[in-house]
Amino acid sequence: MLSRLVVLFLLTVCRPFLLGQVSPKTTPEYGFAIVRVFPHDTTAYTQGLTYRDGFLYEGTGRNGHSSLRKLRLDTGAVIQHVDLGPEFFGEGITILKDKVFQVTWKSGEGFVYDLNSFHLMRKFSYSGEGWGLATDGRELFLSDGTSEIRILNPETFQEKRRLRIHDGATPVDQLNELEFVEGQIFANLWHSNRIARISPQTGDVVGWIDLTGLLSPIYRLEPEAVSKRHRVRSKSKATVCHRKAVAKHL
Ligand SMILES: [Ca+2]
Repeated sequence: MLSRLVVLFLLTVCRPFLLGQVSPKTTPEYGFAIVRVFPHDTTAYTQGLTYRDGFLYEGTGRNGHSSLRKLRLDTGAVIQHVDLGPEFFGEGITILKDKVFQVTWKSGEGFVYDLNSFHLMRKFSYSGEGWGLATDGRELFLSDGTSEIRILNPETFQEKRRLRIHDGATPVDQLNELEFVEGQIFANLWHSNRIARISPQTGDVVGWIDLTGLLSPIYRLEPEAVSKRHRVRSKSKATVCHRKAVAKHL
């Protein structure tokens, strides 16, 4: 079965301002407009998604079904894949230079693949859980469901520092899959239709994107349905979102 991947343009909408409300919170909110829709395999339990040179790279989850896949964007066809062992629950992925990095949920183990061959080059370890992964082109940014994002050296995997994510004085947790977009970290919040736009310098949430309405009505009937936002094409300022319903895995 195929569902749909959608490409979005983000629309700046500062709701408190538009509604004329007086509020000390000034974090801007953004809406969206769908500009393209692509087919996607609904059996893939998407946990990580990124884009490089015309292809989507997808990390899927669930024990016994976890994989790394390369997809044709226009058809959704899987043209390359590697399966993880059944003991692993695949999570976020990112591409840095000619390598794909993938983390796992509770195993404390990640994988580094050759981008072209998907040959497993090495494994690495980290403490705690692995949820999302992104890169600024130099370092790896790892989320674990808390309000902190760890920054790792991509060669040694040593933790260099941590960002504490907050909107004003309020910590923001449930940070899930991550992407870098024009110098900001975009993080979707698990069990939410919202994406936080985060400063990688300070951890401040500098904007929110509300994807309410992206899911079709049939998916909105699912209590655990969420919009999983992933890959961003920064040149066009369009975001590819994944609007299949996903089951709770926590
Ligand atoms: Ca990612």
